[in-house]
Amino acid sequence: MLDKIRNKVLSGKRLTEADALKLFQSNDLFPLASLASYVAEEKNGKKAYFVRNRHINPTNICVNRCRFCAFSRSIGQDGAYELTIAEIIKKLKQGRAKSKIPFSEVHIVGGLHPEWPFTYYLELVSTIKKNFPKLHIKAFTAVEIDYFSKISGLSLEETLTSLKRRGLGSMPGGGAEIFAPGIRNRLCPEKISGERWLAVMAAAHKVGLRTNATMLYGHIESYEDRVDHMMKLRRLQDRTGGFQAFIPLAYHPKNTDIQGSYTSGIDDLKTIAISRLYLDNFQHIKAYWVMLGEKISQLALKFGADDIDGTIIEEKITHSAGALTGEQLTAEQLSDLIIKAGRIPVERDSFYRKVRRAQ
Ligand code: V47
Ligand code: SF4
Repeated sequence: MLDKIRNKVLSGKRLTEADALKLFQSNDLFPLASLASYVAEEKNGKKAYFVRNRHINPTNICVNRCRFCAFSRSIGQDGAYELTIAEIIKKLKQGRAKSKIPFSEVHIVGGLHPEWPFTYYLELVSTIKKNFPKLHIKAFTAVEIDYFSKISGLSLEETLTSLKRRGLGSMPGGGAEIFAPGIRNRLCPEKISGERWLAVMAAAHKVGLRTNATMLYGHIESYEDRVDHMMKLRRLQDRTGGFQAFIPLAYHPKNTDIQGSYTSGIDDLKTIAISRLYLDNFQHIKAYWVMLGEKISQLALKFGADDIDGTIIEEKITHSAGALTGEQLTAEQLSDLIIKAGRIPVERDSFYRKVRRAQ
């Protein structure tokens, strides 16, 4: 089965959706690993990347209340929280004061707050930039950008450029979930459609913002739905070239409305490898250690991944849904994990450039 697909890959031909589906249906894991590793090495050599970053979630209050999301709350509900801009700056200052080498990126995503105005987010970005001019701000999912555009009355492009002007550096890939409308309606009926998510990303790329793309897998979707999702991402990437990394997000079932079970290690590795083979126009495949666990993300480096993300420091979304991992790893731990997978660890900035420091 894999022979035909291997020949295609080795001769630089694109895989079809039918090829990707066949790979999902197969349990021939080792040939899949070696083929995906071959492609990863063609693209990124023996390098595997990590970043010194910190996550911040300004609020968990969200009007969407997606059924797979254990992080969100309604206004006034037990456990709901809101951070002021001053509190966020304090968190950033504390984190940077504690470590000898400060994190280079802050990753900010949160709920869609029913009362906060767009000016909160503009001010948040400009205040961070004022306090930490060198810190890269990777913030707001396509879902949040769409919401900001609605509450501000601005077009998508105006919303994005006004954030960019204040210091937004790039965007994470969350909120994509699964594009197929039938599944999406059951998972998150209030969330923007897959088409809209793609339209927001197209607008971001148009104004010069690089973004990531994700896919939430392991809940109620089929392999066909995963392939359909990746097909739509590959198609947009052909048009814009604005995606940096693809990140398959392993579903976590605790405290969610749809419950279900954790993904298997086999499925995690298969999904990484198939995404590496099918998404030939994505430079990077990220094995997000918080969701995969340290051991599976390390193995993922043998299945086509070339990035394991970062130091994180504080993580709420996966941990609300029963993450089995800790909340942070040091740069040394990330590096060690990569070396033991036989790869060369590279500390990167938010655009995958090697970080160089004066000795
Ligand atoms: O948008 C929510 C997902 C996303 C659950 O771009 C869940 O570099 C699993 O997008 N089980 C946020 N996943 C995380 C995210 C991300 C993380 C790291 C790096 C990057 C990047 C992006 O988490 C949400 C949603 O798709 N999510 N609930 C859950 N129960
Ligand atoms: Fe809100 Fe995002 Fe959670 Fe959905 S996944 S409820 S949009 S915070």
